[in-house]
Amino acid sequence: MIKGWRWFGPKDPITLSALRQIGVEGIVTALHDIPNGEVWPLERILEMKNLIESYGMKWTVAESLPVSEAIKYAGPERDALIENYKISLANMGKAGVKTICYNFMPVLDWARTDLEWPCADGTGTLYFDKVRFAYFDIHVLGRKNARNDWDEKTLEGVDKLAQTITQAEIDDLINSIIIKTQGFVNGNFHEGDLNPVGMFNELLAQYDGITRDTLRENLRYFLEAIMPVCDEYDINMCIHPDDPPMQIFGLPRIITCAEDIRWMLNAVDNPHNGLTFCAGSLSAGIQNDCVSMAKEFAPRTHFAHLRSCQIFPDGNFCEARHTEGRANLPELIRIFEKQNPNLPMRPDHGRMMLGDETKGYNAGYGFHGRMLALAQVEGMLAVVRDEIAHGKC
Ligand code: DNO
Repeated sequence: MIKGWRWFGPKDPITLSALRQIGVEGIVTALHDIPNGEVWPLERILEMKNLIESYGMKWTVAESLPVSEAIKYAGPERDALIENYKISLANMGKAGVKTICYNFMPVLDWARTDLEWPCADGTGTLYFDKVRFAYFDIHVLGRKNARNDWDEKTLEGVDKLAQTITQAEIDDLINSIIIKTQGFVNGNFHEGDLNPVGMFNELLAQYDGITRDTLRENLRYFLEAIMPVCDEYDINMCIHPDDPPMQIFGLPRIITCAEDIRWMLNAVDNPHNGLTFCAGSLSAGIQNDCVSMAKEFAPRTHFAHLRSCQIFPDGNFCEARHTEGRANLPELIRIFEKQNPNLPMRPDHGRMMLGDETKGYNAGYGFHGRMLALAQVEGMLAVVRDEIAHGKC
């Protein structure tokens, strides 16, 4: 596997020379300043690629080339947006950056309620609290019939919370769910948006009546349209699983489990239509056994996100240390390294620790926590490589 790191471009306070020093080989980045739906020009792509190469590394993966909402809900501008997407893909192909990560999650990319949940060892981690998430759904968004989507126990918790929650806690939830997690991933929301809840509800309304089946068909339509460009330039598309892998806000989510991934790969059965194996997103779903999924999907996995979640009995989950949790990273690395030693990967997210919390890093993307994760993953990879070299696995 190629040791990667998500870097947010020249404005990222973490420099390329620092990344080279800590053993990074492949940079995972995007042209973050280009708004969703607009073409990535060849010159801009080459400029980024040359910059990364001047530091002795490679631009291994574009994460993400975002798919506009209107492609997902099949708005009238869908075909024009797909044409732009195809031009961007062709430009990436011409520049030789051929692994493209994207997702097909409506409205919201990833979702967490807490960005610095305190762990016993003094670090902070990303956390998903069902009750507070349901509170946001029912009371902050005020989504019609939202209560029907939550179980009794969660609703009891919501009613209890409603009696004590403060405005500051509500603002914090809005900030975590809509702004801080979305602002830097080329999503629909940005720091400074004046009415994020209103914007959120407007976007939700676009999905009225869109079922899982419709969304699946819209994904198939998109993939069929772009595959000829991928074939021509040998581009590997890799869809990111839904994070967390469950239905939220009444929105369909279609990449949540083995059956969904199987559907997606078969719907457009082309090797260029592949998967980002995000062990973190998948391990946040109790239905998912990451090891058996890795065995099944390794041949169509073009990129891996290495992290691991721990699910609590109440259904809440947090991001575990990379050596712990449900994902079993050593075994996943064994499977993927054997399948394809050139598979790009990145240790995903990291604990907030050792002063990172004061630096204004993007949520989940501090320096020290990710450096520790990279070292942990690098150690696992070294053991696996030794096993392979000596025929021990
Ligand atoms: C969060 C990330 C996601 C991911 C996109 C890929 O940390 O894993 O935002 O980049 O879903 O399209």
